[in-house]
Amino acid sequence: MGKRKLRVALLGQGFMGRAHSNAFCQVKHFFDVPFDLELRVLCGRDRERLEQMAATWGWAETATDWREVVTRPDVDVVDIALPNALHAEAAIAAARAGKIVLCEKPLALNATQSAEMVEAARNVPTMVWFNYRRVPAVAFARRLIEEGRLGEIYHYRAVYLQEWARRPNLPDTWKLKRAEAGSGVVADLASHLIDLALWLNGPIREVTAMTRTFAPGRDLEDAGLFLARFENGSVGSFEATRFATGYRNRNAFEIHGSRGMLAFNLEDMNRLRFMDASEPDSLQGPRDLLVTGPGHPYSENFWKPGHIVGYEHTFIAALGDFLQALARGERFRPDFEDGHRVQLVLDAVERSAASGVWVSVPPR
Ligand code: SOE
Repeated sequence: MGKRKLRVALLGQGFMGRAHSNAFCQVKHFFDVPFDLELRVLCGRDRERLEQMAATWGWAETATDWREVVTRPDVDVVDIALPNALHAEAAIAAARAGKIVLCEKPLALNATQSAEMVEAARNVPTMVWFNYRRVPAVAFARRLIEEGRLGEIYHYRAVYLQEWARRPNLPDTWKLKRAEAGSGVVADLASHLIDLALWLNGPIREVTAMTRTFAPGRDLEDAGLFLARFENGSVGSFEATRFATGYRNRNAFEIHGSRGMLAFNLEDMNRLRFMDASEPDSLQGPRDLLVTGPGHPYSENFWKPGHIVGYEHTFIAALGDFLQALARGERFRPDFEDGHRVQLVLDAVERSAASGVWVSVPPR
């Protein structure tokens, strides 16, 4: 029997549009998926670049009005990689039209919107592209925590450090406009930190935050920092900035528990540092694990042990896992519900930064 066809519409022609296009092209080479993906239509605002991009990645058609695309009868999957301010409207329209909906992070501009998105998509499969859950070393960290190898968690420390927004003469980008992005580095990068923290260390109960805009005239924050209390009793510190001179894309966390510690840094993404505190004192110290197999997450999907993977594999693995869950009729994580939980924390961070006090995070 032939595979079921899934006809995909991608909304967005930027950096994420390319990362997603690559994942749609590559997923069948690395994951056993019972679907035949048809790259039906690519939708974007810049007509000339759109044609070029469609030709590069093999999209059958192009369109410039996402409103027409999301309800098309010849589309099964709507993938949203538009500016943040359009996520909710596009996702709700697609879900109401019965489409499978994939959406870039952050899911929405705020938790009111993301709650509406969860509600609208109650009966359709969803996914949020929090791709860093699919870094093999990060998935392995989660496995070690689930096995209890860290024991009781004391500290969760996370930073996401970029530097590009401090540069003069930046190209025009929606990411630096509040009207399109909603907020700055908090929405863009702290959202990744929060998703990983919730996944690895459980719910956050309350936060206290501050933000800072360094660039004159910019209407959104360049840096956002906050402290957090987790439900499991551990304490967290988070820092997201686009002014970390010297760091291009350092998304890193360190977790300290009664039985061990873990440390990860995306700029060296094939490695995970792990210390086992049950070893004799004289032998204790972080081991530098090359998480490329044998026995590591995704090592059966990608290359042989020691043959490293890159940024693009995180999107391929997210899509591969999503399609396999879809085929089995199972819930995929992170879905819109998970995206909404991140949004609840982001809202609390924003409110705390404005008020200067601790703000609790509602459970849902
Ligand atoms: C911003 O520079 C950005 O592209 C984010 O939007 C992505 O989510 C992050 O993964 C890499 O950096």
